[in-house]
Amino acid sequence: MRIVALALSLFSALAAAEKTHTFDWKVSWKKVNPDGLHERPVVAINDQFPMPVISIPKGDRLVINLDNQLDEPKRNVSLHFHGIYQEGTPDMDGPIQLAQCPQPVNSTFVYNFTVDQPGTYWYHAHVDDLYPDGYRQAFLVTDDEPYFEDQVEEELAFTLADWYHQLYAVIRDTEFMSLYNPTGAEPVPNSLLWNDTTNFAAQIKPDTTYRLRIVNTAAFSAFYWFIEGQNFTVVEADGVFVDPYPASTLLLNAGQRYSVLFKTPKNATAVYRMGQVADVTLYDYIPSDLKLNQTGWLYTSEDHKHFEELSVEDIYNAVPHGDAKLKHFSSEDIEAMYDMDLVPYDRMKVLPDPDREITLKITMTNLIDGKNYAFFNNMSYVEPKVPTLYTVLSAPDDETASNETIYGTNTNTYVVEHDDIVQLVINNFDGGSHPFHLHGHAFQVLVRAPSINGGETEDDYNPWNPKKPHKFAKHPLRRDVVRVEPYSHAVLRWKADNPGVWIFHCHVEWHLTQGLAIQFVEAPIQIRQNVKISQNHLDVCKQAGIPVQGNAAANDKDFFDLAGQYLQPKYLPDGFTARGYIALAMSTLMAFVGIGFLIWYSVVDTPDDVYEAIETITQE
Ligand SMILES: *[C@@H]1O[C@H](CO)[C@@H](O)[C@H](O)[C@H]1NC(C)=O
Ligand SMILES: *[C@@H]1O[C@H](CO)[C@@H](O)[C@H](O)[C@H]1NC(C)=O
Ligand SMILES: *[C@@H]1O[C@H](CO)[C@@H](O)[C@H](O)[C@H]1NC(C)=O
Ligand SMILES: *[C@@H]1O[C@H](CO)[C@@H](O)[C@H](O)[C@H]1NC(C)=O
Ligand SMILES: *[C@@H]1O[C@H](CO)[C@@H](O)[C@H](O)[C@H]1NC(C)=O
Ligand SMILES: *[C@@H]1O[C@H](CO)[C@@H](O)[C@H](O)[C@H]1NC(C)=O
Ligand SMILES: *[C@@H]1O[C@H](CO)[C@@H](O)[C@H](O)[C@H]1NC(C)=O
Ligand SMILES: [Cu+2]
Repeated sequence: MRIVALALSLFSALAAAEKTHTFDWKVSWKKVNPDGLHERPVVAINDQFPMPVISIPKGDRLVINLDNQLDEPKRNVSLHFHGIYQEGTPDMDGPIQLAQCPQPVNSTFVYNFTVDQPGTYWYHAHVDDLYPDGYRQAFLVTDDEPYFEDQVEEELAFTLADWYHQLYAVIRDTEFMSLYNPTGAEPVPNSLLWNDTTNFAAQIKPDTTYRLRIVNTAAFSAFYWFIEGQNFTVVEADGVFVDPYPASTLLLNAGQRYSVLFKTPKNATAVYRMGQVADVTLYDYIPSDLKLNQTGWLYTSEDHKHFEELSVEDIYNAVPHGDAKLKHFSSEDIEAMYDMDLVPYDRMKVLPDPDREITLKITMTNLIDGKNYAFFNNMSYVEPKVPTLYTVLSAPDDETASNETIYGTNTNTYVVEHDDIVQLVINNFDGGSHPFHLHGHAFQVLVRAPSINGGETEDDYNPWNPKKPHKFAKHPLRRDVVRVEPYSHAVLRWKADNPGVWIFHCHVEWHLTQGLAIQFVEAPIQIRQNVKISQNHLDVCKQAGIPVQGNAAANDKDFFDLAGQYLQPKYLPDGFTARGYIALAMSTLMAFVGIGFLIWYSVVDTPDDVYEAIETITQE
């Protein structure tokens, strides 16, 4: 692939066989029109957009010198390598205020780690909501020895994504995290993309077995994907090889990847149409000008390039849809492969009973600033003043570093001991599905329960019942992004054998913005023994003006004194059922432009907190 041929120099280390692939990457703005509808600034690397695909062999070292030139508008940068475990290098994981400082304009940060896992990954920014602006691309780790290798003759990789016509931060600040959006409706994208275009076509050879690697790099959307009239064999899910599993339609949630083997038919003049269909259950409304599905083409001969888009009827005929009728057919009817049926090829057994069980309840509601937030156990994630990894390292002793208190109230931190079996129960008390991602691990998915009655209302809430006897798969699915259905639950398990600070968050960027994240401080004592922060880390923090020592409140004298830490806005006073009341207030506000809102507030019995709320709100 051409990416490997990019500016890459090889240092053959004397002792080790590992090669080092070095990339000098300058990040800057570029004006691009990916969907043919609207030109806008996107983030580019070395003036290249789409960004370069990384493709390196397993066992090799990757060095990226990342130079931030995102000026006007200014942005901080970082890089996260989604799905890469970063064993021994948790300081290279990328999320800001966890593993490093945000990297300001005119600074350089060096990512340097070895990649010891084959599979399909991707890289993206993990700072200031930047990745939806195009800062994302596939990261392929090649390997001579996956079990299906001798069947593969050719390989193709591509991304599926959604696209907005404005910068994410602009939509976030004007439309999304706004008083005018009291229900937290997620902005719906303007387009769907394949490989960052709307006319994706790739040439294939007939009668050849391809490994197709498909990566969903969307900010929000989930996609059904298929090849019209064809079946294929699933062999990888999120970097984990699985037993061959025949399928015709996949559902990829934001952040998920699959590899499939596809034998192209003998017909040398064929064009194969592939479909990408947005999962409309995620969208609160459907703009009339949004194309809900997008076609991609595989063609065998330049002479037979005639690209026709899939019609609704073509899609209907191509995917399993139960007894749905064409007239009312939508993505909700599509029956994609059930990922829980996949069996990891390495036959890893279900992990033993947990040493540590954490149960999380997801809710979404308005806080006193009138904006809609997302919560795990009533806590909406707020970044600490000091990146948590540095707090681990600067704590005076192991005992302090092992105490959750020092990491702050709103970081929602869980300290887990080295080699603990951790079980995470996620109860979703929300009417939307969420694709959850854990850094540092692939987890076993023991349970991924369907919604009851479609999960339409709170009455359908179906949390995990720990008292009920459960039988888990002997070799459960393992992956790094799992979809949790509306008003339902999932149970995940992993072994805490990778010391580091790892974030667990929803991969819908809007929901991460709303605070749907927790973090694990995994094996703090081992982190302190093995990790040393480089001078480069410290230099970037200095340039960003961020302290590198102390607790979540940047107190390095008394780690238990959290005065001054960043907190979420206050809850609304009792008696406010946030959504209903605020929605009512908002419709009043819309009608009377501000005045109605105040009148409405003043007719209710007003505690002081409400006056405070009004003040906050009217200052906006
Ligand atoms: C960049 O990081 C600095 C330091 O944390 C912060 O003050 C600033 O708001 C960030 N810039 C953006 C655009 O988010
Ligand atoms: C970055 O460096 C360039 C060249 O030295 C300078 O013109 C620009 O003002 C700098 N930007 C910031 C934000 O420091
Ligand atoms: C990358 O890390 C390795 C191992 O710590 C070190 O030997 C090498 O010098 C580093 N390379 C760069 C460019 O920092
Ligand atoms: C998808 O785009 C990337 C980046 O431009 C490119 O390297 C890759 O070859 C494309 N995939 C296909 C199948 O064309
Ligand atoms: C795909 O698989 C389904 C279910 O096994 C089967 O009915 C269908 O004939 C297959 N289609 C092709 C083109 O092989
Ligand atoms: C495909 O897109 C068209 C245009 O947006 C829409 O009318 C149709 O319902 C979509 N079909 C599916 C299955 O998404
Ligand atoms: C953590 O520190 C607090 C404050 O000193 C203390 O009350 C608590 O018992 C400690 N927790 C553990 C698990 O040691
Ligand atoms: Cu979410």
